Amino acid sequence: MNPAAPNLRLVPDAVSPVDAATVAMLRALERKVLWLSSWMIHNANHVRPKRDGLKVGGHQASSASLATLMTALYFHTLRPQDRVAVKPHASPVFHAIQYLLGHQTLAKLEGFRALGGAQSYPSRTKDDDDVDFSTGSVGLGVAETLFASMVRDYVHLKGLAGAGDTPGRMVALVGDAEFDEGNVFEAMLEGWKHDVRNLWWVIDYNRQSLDSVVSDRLFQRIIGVFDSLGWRVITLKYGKLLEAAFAGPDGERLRSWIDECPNSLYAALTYKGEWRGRLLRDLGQFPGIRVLLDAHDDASLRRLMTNLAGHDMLAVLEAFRDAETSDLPTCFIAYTIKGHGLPFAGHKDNHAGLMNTEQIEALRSAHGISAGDEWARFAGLDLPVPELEKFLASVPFAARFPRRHDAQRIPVPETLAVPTTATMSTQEGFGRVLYEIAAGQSQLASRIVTTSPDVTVSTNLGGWVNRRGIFDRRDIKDIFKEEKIVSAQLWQMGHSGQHIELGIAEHNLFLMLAALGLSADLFGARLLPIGTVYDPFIARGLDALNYACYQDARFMIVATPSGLTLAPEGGAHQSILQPLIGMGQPGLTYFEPAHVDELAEIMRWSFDHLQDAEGGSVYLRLSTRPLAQPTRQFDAATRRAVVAGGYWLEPPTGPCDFAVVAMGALIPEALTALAQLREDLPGAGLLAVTSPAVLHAHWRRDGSASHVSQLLGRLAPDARIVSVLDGHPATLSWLGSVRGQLIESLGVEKFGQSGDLVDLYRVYGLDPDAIVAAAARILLR
Ligand SMILES: Cc1ncc(C[n+]2csc(CCOP(=O)(O)OP(=O)(O)O)c2C)c(N)n1
Ligand SMILES: [Mg+2]
Repeated sequence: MNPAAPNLRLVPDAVSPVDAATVAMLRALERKVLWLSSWMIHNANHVRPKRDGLKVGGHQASSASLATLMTALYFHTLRPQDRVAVKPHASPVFHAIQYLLGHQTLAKLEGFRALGGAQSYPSRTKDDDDVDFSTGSVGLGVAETLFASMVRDYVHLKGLAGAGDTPGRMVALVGDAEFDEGNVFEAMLEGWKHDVRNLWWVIDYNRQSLDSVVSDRLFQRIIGVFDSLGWRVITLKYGKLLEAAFAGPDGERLRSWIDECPNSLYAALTYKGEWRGRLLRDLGQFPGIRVLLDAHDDASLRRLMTNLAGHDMLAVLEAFRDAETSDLPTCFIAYTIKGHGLPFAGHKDNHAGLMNTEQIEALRSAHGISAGDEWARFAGLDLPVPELEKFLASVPFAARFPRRHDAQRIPVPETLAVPTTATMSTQEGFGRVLYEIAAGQSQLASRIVTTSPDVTVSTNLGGWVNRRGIFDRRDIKDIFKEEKIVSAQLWQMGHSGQHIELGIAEHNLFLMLAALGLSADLFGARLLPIGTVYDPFIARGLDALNYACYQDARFMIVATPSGLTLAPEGGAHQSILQPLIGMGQPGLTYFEPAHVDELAEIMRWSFDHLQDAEGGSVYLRLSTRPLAQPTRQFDAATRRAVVAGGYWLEPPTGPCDFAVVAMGALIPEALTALAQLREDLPGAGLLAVTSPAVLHAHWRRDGSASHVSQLLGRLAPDARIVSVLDGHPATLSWLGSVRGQLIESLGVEKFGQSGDLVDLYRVYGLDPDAIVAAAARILLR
């Protein structure tokens, strides 16, 4: 680690003791949180009328497991500038906490998991109680906090968040089984490379997942990974009661017994609550243990034997407090019991466990709550209400609500300059557009941030990076430049850089784009993130891409090269179904232009779209195939048509009964075919589609008034169409339904292989002959 790496947080040198009154208050709130989350789930299953018979499982035991840790964090440790990802099944705990803080309504709790109610899994977009990161697909929320931490540094070190910016800590509340997801480790490696700081992962180590009990040996391995990647590991194993017992006569015998107890046996004994017989049998020969057993009735023995640190408020508070003194990334391994405080605590099948009516009634009385008072904020707590109110009003985390920022909009010029040559690929055009932007001093230039998983140069970002540099928390010189070795790439690294270089893992790319794309909301600094990737490898990070869109993060993903057009690279690199991803992914608008002037207009539109309240992210599928660039007046109407999804490149004439529809790299084949077809069909036209996704969306919305309907309205009602693209033919085949015209759709449906483009287009039926043959077939139908 470079010692010059800036410390972003003023960490205190000394820590103060946690006072007893605070602990008592937090214990009371913890009970309340446990009750409210349990009741919320029970209400959703048994009280609220249900019409579909579907049970709401999967939350109760998982929530109980984290109640102590989350109470300590939200009511004591967190600050408003901190940002948190809560493990999916702890959603009820989060909503209950916000309810107690006055930031969540009763109606939403009553409607938990129902339409319009609090969401099953915390959602930034659907919940209105200030969720920072959505979760649901395990492993993603955890890793997201790591990338958010890097983005927070990016924003802070550049001074983009304005005066008074206090950088917060990124925190994840993590289920232990989330470490089965490889993406967590991919993220950790990336975090190590970038010297990530001020990141806390609080692991709910209940040693249970959905189906089974997790092996302790596995976690020893996982701790090794944390250690070797420079994390601080803080283990919260035993609570204060157990620690006191261990300090007594023969106490160490008890400690070793629990230490050696297999997870599944400990869980089973917890569930049964029968400790005495077992302890007598195994440790009864030690007088100290017999004294201990005599001093406890069954209930207090149960409390003692399940007093793991993750359920011990004081132990948790002290651990968080002590950890404040360093900015190292920190992992807390908090031993917990899944379902703690509930009748199915510890049972291996408790993941979907629900309490029956008698059980919830028993829990209600145990919590001192009268029937009818289930939702009352303070019912059953033995602290005076004014004291509780006063405490809640002083909770640091709740000092701001909502904690989201309203970042300034970055002006986008009316056109983006792009010097073209006679032939050029869209990939090269993309590089040129950015290179031009990089030369200026515009606000736009200062807010663009690029990132790429080891394909910076091969996706044409090199020019931009040469001009704008690579971001790093440390200033690192380009050794090749220092040594005067000629290289086309300048890899100057430091705070001023605007490119974040990632390792190859595409999952990380999308999680990084998600974090960059949430920066306006999370950190008050609007960024315009652009990620580049080879098109086929979108599939490699697809869940993370979906996750980024689900959170409404705003970014541009530029995927290139794409399709069969990679020709000699072969089938392993050729993308086929990606256009369908572009069509189907909510929150993402897909474009595949053919010409560089179209691309520049789409990019200009995109920079606005990324910032519009009702906007979203953009996927550009680009190609390395050099195409002849049209010399044309790119008038306002064509510009509008390009971002609306398509235009007549060769308009039909007369009462035209045939057209070719083509996209992207296949425009030249379509033009050649059209020239042949016009010998017999002089009025035939060529429709260039720049975005099947935009055309389709507007058609679904506006029907016959939509752009595509107007475009196809230039053809005769019974006209025939042949469509062609370098991707799955279903991308365009729906066009036949717009006006009920017959269509034959050409595209790629089989894996590719190495070859010259001409040969491949012939073999896969995309060449001019194939288009003409398809036209002949459909005209005869
Ligand atoms: C990617 C993904 N795969 C599967 C699931 C289904 N699932 C939800 S929770 C869970 C087990 C989680 O165990 P853990 O993280 O230990 O949390 P706990 O239930 O113990 O609180 C599984 C498999 C999911 N949500 N996401
Ligand atoms: Mg677990």
